Amino acid sequence: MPKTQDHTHTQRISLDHDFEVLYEKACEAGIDTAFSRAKQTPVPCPFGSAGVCCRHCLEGPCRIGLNGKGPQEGICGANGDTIVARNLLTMMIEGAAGHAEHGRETALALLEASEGHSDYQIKGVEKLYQVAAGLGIETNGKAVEDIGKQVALKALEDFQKQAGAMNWLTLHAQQQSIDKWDELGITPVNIHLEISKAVTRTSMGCDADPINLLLGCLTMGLVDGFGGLHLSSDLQDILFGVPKLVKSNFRLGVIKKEMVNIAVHGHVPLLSEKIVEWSRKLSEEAKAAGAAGINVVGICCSGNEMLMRHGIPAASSFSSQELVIVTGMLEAMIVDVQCIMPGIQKVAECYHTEIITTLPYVKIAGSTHVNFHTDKADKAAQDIVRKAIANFPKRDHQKITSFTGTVEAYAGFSNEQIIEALSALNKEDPLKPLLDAITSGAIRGVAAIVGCTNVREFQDWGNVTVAKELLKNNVLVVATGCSAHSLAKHNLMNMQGLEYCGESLRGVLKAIGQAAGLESLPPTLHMGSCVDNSRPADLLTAVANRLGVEVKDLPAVGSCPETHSPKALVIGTYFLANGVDVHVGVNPQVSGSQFVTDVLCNGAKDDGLNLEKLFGGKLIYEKDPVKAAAILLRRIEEKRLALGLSSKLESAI
Ligand code: NFS
Ligand code: SF4
Repeated sequence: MPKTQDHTHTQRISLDHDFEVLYEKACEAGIDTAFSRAKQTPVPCPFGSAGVCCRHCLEGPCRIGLNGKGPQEGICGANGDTIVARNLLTMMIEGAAGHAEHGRETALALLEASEGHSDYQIKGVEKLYQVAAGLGIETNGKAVEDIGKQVALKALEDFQKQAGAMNWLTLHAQQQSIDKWDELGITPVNIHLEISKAVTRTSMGCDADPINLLLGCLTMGLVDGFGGLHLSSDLQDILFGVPKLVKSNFRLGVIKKEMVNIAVHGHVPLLSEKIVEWSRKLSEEAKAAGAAGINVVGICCSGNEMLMRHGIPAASSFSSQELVIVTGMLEAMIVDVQCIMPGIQKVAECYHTEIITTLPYVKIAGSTHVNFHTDKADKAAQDIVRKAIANFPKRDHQKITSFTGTVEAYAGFSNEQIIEALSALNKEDPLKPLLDAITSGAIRGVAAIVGCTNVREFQDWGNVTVAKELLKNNVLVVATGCSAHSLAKHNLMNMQGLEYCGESLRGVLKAIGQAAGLESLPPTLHMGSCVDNSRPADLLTAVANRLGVEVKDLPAVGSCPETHSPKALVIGTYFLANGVDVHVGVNPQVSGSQFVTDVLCNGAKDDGLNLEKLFGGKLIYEKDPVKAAAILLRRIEEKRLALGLSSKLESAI
């Protein structure tokens, strides 16, 4: 492939050169990957891109003519606004359902662990007490397992109660927000009920009011935020422990030629936890097979989970997952659920790599399936690790491409870890140093860079560029998901990256870091997987409560520069429901309706009803990461001004 340095990067696929090497290798060997498939279909369907294609019944598919030309209604009479809003809600449902399943599986795992018929035990006892107290569960004189069971039952109640608000919503949301959601009638009652209701309302002949459908999107955002993100993070912290500061490595050099390499890929960390455990226990067997040991590497969010709690190095984010196999050194890729490209199997067939699926509802034709359940987790993990060991001698040494470069990164920034670091500066009032930095303007605001990498985007470019622009302007940046991979790979999670920070931000990071025994805090803080977007949300809530304001008032923004997943859209909607501005760098597929676009993206001063008027934040769609950062910086200064904090906009008034 010819290389160009042009801004649009039309010929290149990644800011990470190692993946470009592997992409060329794959192309030369005639191995298709998502990157080559994307180039074979260069232009996405214009109707789908605008959100005007409806497939909700067999009278269709119908599509609305673009730019007012052609039919403006489907056969049933649904207009473009309804179709676009309905399609958006459909994406929200898909995203929320994935996170809800993640939460439900974790809740069941906690229940089984508490009842003693599983291979897991409760490791995060302190977190258990904290969550139990928040839920109003009496803990005095009770055994840990008893409390664990009560918490698990409260979580499962969020999938079945028929009245009131979800337990996890009342546990985490600010009262002012709950009042607003109640008033608008969007407060979710239970996760399954809301998902099922939303599927019903999107079906043919049901909800045909675009405003009502968009409010339905907000409900899905709340289902996702509380029933998916918060519930999963809380229960995972209870089962596996709260993440603490760890140092690890990113980039393809983490795959070791002399080791049995196992990649864990997907989202729910139940199995990956056991793979990590058994890889350590079975290292002698790997040595007997001629390897130096067993090396587990992470892909996507299972990778993030293992990084946060065990310091497992990360090999790849979403878009380059197939290329990891092209190193020729991966003995097995273990997948659970979500963001797993079916394409991995065909690539694996060109090498000795074994793809192992583990859930009964996520299989890939041609791959190995090892059924996983919490009561047989140890057995499943042992089987899987032994399969990987058995594959080691099958490597084709002609096909190996190894890399030596790795990039060091700090991770493990749970709120508990952040508070612990801050308490080295102020033991009585740990949040105060952070609040002081925000109110004084040393930190202008907080940004969460979240979401994916997307095969149609130049990998890492958007994530890294938005981050650098914000850092330069003294915004505290936290990251989750595949965005965190992008930032880590480009030195934004180690001390080298401090050079990208504005002076006052750097001063704050150093002061906190040094008090906590480090050279500095890293320029951006890795807060975990996508469900761990609950963590930045909790951080904002804590800051807002302490300042006596609402989350919507804070100089805080979210940015999703390279997203591909409906899950990222629904996470963004959760933040929008809390009044936080959310940037997406990828077309959210709503341009076919001016009405829907206006509701989502217009400002509070504009005519008509819109999100900013109702909640305090809006959706910002901007492809150019430099421009996007400028918009976010302005929004931060606007919110500072409204809060009465020093603002760069003051002079303009
Ligand atoms: Ni989030 Fe994580 Fe990555 Fe995007 Fe997929 S792995 S849950 S959806 S692609 S960040
Ligand atoms: Fe067409 Fe209406 Fe059916 Fe959609 S629901 S496919 S617009 S007839």
